[in-house]
Amino acid sequence: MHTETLLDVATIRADFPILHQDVRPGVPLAYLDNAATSQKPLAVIDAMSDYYLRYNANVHRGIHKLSEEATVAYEGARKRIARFINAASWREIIYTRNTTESINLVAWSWARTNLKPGDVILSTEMEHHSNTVPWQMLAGQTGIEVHYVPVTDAGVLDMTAFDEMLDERVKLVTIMHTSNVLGAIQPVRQIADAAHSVGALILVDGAQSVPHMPVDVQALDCDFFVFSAHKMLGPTGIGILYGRQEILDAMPPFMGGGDMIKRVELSGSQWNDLPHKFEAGTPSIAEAIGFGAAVDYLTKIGMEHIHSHEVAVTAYALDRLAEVAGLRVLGPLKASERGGLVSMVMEDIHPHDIAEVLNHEGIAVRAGHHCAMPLHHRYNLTASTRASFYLYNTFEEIDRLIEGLYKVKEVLVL
Ligand code: 7TS
Repeated sequence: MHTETLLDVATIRADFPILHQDVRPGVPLAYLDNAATSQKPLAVIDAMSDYYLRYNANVHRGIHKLSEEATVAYEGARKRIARFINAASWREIIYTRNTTESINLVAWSWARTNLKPGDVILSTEMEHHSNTVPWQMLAGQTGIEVHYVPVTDAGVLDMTAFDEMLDERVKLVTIMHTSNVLGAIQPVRQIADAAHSVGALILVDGAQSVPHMPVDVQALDCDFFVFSAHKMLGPTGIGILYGRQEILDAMPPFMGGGDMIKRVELSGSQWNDLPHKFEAGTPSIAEAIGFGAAVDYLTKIGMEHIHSHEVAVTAYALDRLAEVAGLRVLGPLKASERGGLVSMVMEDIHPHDIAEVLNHEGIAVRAGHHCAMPLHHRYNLTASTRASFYLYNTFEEIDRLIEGLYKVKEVLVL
């Protein structure tokens, strides 16, 4: 049973030379580790090497030709990223290193300025460590409390518990859009409305949603939204903090240095306008340009089409995984309710052993806690094996995954 998809996957795959390799002679690579990081199309690699080959220069400082060209490309990428998530202004798009740094920026700058001991940050049990640890660090140093909304046995956020835990003490709700383990997609707009009704702000970790489906930060009504380029065909070393302009305007800088100031006297300094106030020092210029090219590539294909393709591939994977006796899939069982990834556990077999046998078959998956240890502990697990999909994955690769899992049983089950 092979399902139709809206994408011309063969043409897309031609843009990703890395996919066309054998892991060992005669065994082609099936790259199913996209939640960790995606591959990069030639358009992104070319945009970055074009910068280094033709107009490498620092931004915002030279008035020479190369610097002007670099500044236009760097700032142009920001404008296209703003449009990609429908931000009201490019000034609301702050370049950071990654999702992790974006969250730390909010914890250091916004939370330390606006919260006081006894205030509550409402997070969840399913978060990636990058949306747990910065808040724990803040709590340890300030007397601010962090509370965690539980997940249900069915692998979704417990919305009844969320409603009960949300009260006037809560000043920030911080939640992932799509879970990197369960695949569950949270009802962000509903959560944002609830947060705002008690006067709290909402931060959404979109690291696993923006790469895979259309996202409109204004329609979601979120106050902060964070993501990384490397999971959406772009390079490592660059991510985004989106924030509502009036909130970012009122926040103090995160780091001090060049570019983030308008004027410096020995007696004190005046901060630069948004977004530069939060971008101290020479930024990741080639990376921003590569990110812009990634957004162009995704836009051209269409996020709706990419999402439909992943729903079809995930539905097929869920169907076929159900055939494998002794295998349990974590998270919601309907492909339409989840992102394009599937985490699984097999009776009596360690996830690392599964990944190793699959690797021998050319299939790249991730085994471990996926930076979500509390979530695994919630289900009495220490680890799981995760296959995660993207626009270039095929139904044949799912077939190979299933055959690989049968091989796992053959090799590892006595
Ligand atoms: N939030 C979510 C939901 C993630 O999946 C990840 C990375 C991050 C935040 C952190 O992103 P970074 O770019 O700052 O590192 N997730 C994974 C993963 O699931 N496997 O490897 C990285």
